[in-house]
Amino acid sequence: MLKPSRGLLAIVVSAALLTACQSVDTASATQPSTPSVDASVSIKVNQIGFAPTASKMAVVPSTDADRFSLIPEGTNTPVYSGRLSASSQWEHSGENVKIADFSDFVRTGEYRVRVPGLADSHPFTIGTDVYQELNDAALKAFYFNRVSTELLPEHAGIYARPAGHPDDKVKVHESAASRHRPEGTILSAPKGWYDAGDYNKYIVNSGITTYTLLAAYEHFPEYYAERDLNIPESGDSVPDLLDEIMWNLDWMLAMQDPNDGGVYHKLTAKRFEGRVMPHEAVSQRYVVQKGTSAALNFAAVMAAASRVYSGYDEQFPGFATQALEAAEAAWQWAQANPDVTYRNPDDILTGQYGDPHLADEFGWAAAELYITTGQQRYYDAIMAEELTNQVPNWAQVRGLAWMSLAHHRDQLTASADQSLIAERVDGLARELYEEWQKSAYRVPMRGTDFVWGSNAVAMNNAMMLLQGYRLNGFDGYLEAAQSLLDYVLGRNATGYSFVTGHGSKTPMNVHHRASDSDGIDEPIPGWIAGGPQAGQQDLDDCVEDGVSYPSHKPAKSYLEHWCSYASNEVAINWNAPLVYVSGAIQALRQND
Ligand code: G3I
Ligand code: 9MR
Repeated sequence: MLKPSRGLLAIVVSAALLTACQSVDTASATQPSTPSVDASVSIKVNQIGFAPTASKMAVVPSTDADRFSLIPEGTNTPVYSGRLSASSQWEHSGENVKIADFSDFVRTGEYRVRVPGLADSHPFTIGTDVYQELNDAALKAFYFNRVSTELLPEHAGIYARPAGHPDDKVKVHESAASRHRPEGTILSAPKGWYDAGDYNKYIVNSGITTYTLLAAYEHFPEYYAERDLNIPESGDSVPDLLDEIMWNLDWMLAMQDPNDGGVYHKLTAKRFEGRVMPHEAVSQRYVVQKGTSAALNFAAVMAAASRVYSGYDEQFPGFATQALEAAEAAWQWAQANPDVTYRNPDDILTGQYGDPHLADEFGWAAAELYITTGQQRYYDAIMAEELTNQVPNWAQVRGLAWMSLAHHRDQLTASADQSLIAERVDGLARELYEEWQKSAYRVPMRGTDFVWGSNAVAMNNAMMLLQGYRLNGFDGYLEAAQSLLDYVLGRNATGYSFVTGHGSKTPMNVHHRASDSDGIDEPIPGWIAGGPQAGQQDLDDCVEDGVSYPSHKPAKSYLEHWCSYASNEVAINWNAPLVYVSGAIQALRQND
C-alpha cells in the first residue's frame, strides 16, 4: 500500500475492529462481553498458529471467568471448551494472567480464543504448514538486506530498489594500516548483508548470523532443499538457503588480509547515515582495525562453511578448500594476537560490537575447526572441560561450539568427550525448561533476557532448547521452544506479533532505513523487531520525536516507532535464530 493511503488503512482497520466487536456483541447469551482492544486486557496468542500436534496456549488477563472456548473463524459456535489455570503474576510485565491450554485440540482450521467478558483473541491457524511462509519470509529478509546489488521487481516486488554500496573502493582506515596495506589503500569488499537498520557490515555480528543459518541447513537439509525463496539464484542446483549464505561468505572472505590472515573488524562509514535508501547513502567507507574476535568469528564460520559447501564443489569450485585455508590462517593470526579487543577509534561512531571476553570465541573457533578437520590440536584448544554452555548472542558464542559438537557427535574422533557434550546441551535445555514450567506466561524468559534485542534472546533460548530435544527427544524441550515462538508471534505483554507482515498486529515503523525511506507504508516483511527491554537507550531521540515508551516494565518497554532503535530495530543476528527456530519447528512437526 502506498503512503497516501494511510487514511484508507485507518478506515479498513476500524471496520475490522467493528466487525470483531459485533461478533462478540452478537455472541450467544452465555457469552456476555465488554470487548476491549487494550493490549493489557487482551487475550494473547500466537497470531500465526500451531501444528496440530504442538502444545497450544493463550495468555488471558486476570478475569473472574474460569473457562475459555475456541470459536472457528466465521462462526459463533464453540468447538472446544477448557478450564483456565489459576491466576499468577508474571514479574517481567507485572500482569496477573491465566493460561488457556488447548494442546489436545488438534483439528485443523482457523480459530479465536474466547473468554466471557473479554474481546476474542486474534485469529490463528491450526495446520501442518503453519510456519512455512514465516520461515521463507524470515530468510528472504536477508535477500532484502543484500549489499552491492539491485533488487529486481521479479524478486523484490514492490520493494525493488537500486543497488547500494558497491564497496569496491573501500579505504583502509588508519587503525587498520599495515606495511602491505598502508592507510588509505583502496580495497574491494562488496556484497554481504547490511547489519540491521543501518548500512554497515560487522564481522563479529556476521559470524553468529552466518553460523546460525549454516546450522539451520546442516540440521534440516531435506527441509531447506525444498524451499524456493524466489531469489536471483532460485532454480539452480543449490538450496536457496545456501545461495543466500554465499552472498555473505563472499564478503567475509574479502575482509581477511591475505598478507597475515588477520580480519578487519568492520566495513563502515564514519557515522550512521541519515534516513535514506541504500543508493543514497554514499559516504566513504573504511575497513577498520583487525581484532581477535573478528579473526575467531571468521575462523569458526569459514570452518563450518567449508564442510557445508564441500557437497557443492561443482557449483562453487574450490570454495570448501579456500574457506578452510582462510579459517586456519585467521586462527593462526588469533594465536599470535590473542587479546586485540576492539574499540571504536575516535573518528568512527558506528556500531562497536566490542567484546573483551574471548575464551568463548577461542572455544567456538576451535570446535568448528576440530569438527571439520578432525585434528587433535583443535580438540585440545576447545578446552572443553572449562567451556560451559550458555545461550548464544553476538558477544557470547560458547553455546555454538556445543551445538555443533552435539550435531556432529557421531562423526567425532575418539578424543571427544561424548558424555560432556550431552551433559552441556541437556543441562542448558533443562534450565530453560524449568523456567518455562514456572513462568506465569509459560515462556522461558528470565529477567536478564530483556536486553537490546530481547526477541532474539527468546529465539536463541528456543534454539538451545531445540538442541536438547534433538539430543534426547524430550518433548518438554520442544514444547518450551514452541512457547518462545508463540511469544514473539503474539503471546507477549505488548500484544504484537513482532515479525513484520506476519500476524494481525505487527510493527509498522521498524528502525530499518530501507523500510523507512522507500515510500511504502508496510515495512519490508519477515523482519523480527528487537523487542522490549527497559534500557530505553534511545529515549532522548524519542523525546525529540515527541513519543515515549508505554511502560518501564521490561516485558512492556517496547516503542513501535522509528526513533526506537533500542526496541524496534531489526538485525541479521536477530533474524537468523528466527529462521532456525521457525524452520526447525516446521520441519520437526510437519510429519507428525
Ligand atoms: O555488557 C553489559 C552488561 O555487563 C550489563 O549488565 C548490561 C546491562 O544493560 O549491559 C551490557 O551491555 C550491553 C551490550 O549491548 C552488551 O550486551 C549494553 O547495555 C547495550 O546497550 C548493548 O547493546 C548493543 C547495541 O548495539 C548498542 O551498542 C546490542 O547488543 C547490539 O545488538 C546493537 O547492535 C547494533 C549495532 O551496534 C549497529 N547496527 C545495529 C545493531 C542492532 O541495534
Ligand atoms: O540507526 C542507528 C542504529 O542502527 C544503531 O543500532 C543505533 C545504536 O548505535 O544508532 C542508530 O543511530 C542513531 C544514533 O545512534 C543517535 N542519533 C540517532 C540515530 C538514528 O536516527
